Amino acid sequence: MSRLVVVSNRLPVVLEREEGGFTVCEGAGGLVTAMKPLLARVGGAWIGFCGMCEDERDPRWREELARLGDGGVYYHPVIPSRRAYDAYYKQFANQDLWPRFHNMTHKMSRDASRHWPAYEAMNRTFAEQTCHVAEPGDMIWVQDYHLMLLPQILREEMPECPIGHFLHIPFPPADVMCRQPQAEEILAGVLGADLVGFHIPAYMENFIAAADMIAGATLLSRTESEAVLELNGREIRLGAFPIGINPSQLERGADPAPVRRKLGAMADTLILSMDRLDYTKAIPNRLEAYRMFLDKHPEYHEQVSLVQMLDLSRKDIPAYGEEKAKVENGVSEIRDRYTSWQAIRLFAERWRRAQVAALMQMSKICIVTPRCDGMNLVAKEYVSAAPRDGVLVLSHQAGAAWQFAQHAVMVDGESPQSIVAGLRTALEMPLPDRRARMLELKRNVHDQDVFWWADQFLGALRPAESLAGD
Ligand code: GDG
Repeated sequence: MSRLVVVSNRLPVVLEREEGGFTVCEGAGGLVTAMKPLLARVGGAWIGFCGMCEDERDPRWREELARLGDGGVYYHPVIPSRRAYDAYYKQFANQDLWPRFHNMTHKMSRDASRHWPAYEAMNRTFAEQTCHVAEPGDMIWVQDYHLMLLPQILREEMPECPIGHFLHIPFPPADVMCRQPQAEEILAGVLGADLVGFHIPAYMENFIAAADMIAGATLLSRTESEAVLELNGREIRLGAFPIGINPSQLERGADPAPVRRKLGAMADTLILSMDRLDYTKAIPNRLEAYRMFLDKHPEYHEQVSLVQMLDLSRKDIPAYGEEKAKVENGVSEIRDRYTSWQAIRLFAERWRRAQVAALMQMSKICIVTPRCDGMNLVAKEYVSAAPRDGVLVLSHQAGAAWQFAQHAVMVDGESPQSIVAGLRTALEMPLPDRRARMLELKRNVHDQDVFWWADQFLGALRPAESLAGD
């Protein structure tokens, strides 16, 4: 029986040094939320960065990680130098690839492209570590845009292992990809996999066009959500695999009391907005829409309150600092304008999962309106936790729209006017309609959860064999 070896930029835990030892924090972001319950169920190994670098090395690390990786999961840290890691992660991955793949090239740092050699080198470092851990026949599942060169390197080093790559963010249109100076190398890297996964068919479509134009791959066959390419006599399968969540985490009855204490006095109808801080999530736009909504609809004053949860990330990248300031200004503006009740509260801190669940269960509406987003797990988490009459307002630009468009209230994430209209539709929707839509959404989140997602992907990677622990 083969083992699963997951390789991602980060492990799901971050070790931070403090006097006399370490603190262990849970890693942030969608990939960790999705992969953690999966590996806990099937077992295997997880390779990634754990937050500390060579220069900060301490012999107790490995013990600490071994202790954390219990339950049949082995955590294997990649230990780079701080300089190399920053050039690869902070510069090339997050200030070149991330904005470009989200079609927001104006957010790119001009300087980031010169850190390509660091990106290449770090992919080699991850490959070396993977070769230490993986055994012939293991399934290697490489995650995301940080490690797009890894499949090809591993193909050369470990040809006997099935290799999958999953992209958690959108793949950009071919004309955007063509302007990426290292497009050829990146495509060749990903095409080293046996199976390449995307959240939705539109990203797969973009990849097929780019693989044809830039790498000269030939399309052999395709359906809506699957395709086969050929390059240098080898077949590469592509597929749309919309990621899911672990619904059991959020739908258990959670104690609302601590959350009520944190929130203080709020209006009866709670509207939730929750994001990792990122310009792709268009949070200032959404705040503007909420302000416009209150300006336009005085009948809702003292009836609704918005809670904005913010998970701070990539703190030392300038564009993220600017985005945080914009969010804070947007919140202050609403707070200063409407003083007769708590129209809005901002929490720029990470709550425990049980508290997030309680907050979601209390919220009648959740607005998820990114301008570009691979999937968006918050939309799925809300559906899973939401009251039966809850309403999801979702932008077309989230990958989740592919599954939810029929039953969420759909808006244009770029347009505050459209969000205002969506908010009103949600608030005025008759109860039977709200219930019917939410029921369908909940069904989808249940049927296509994170285990379903992994089964689909891994089943396609090696159809004949099931995973240990299944
Ligand atoms: C990437 C893609 C894709 C958020 N705020 C708080 C908090 N969160 C948690 C959510 C969720 C996760 O962070 C965010 O996941 P998303 O999917 O929304 O976004 P990314 O981090 O950008 O993830 C994305 C995903 O990968 C998976 O493929 O869906 O499109 O960009 O789990 O719950 N958690 C807590 N407090 C917060 O304030 N505790």
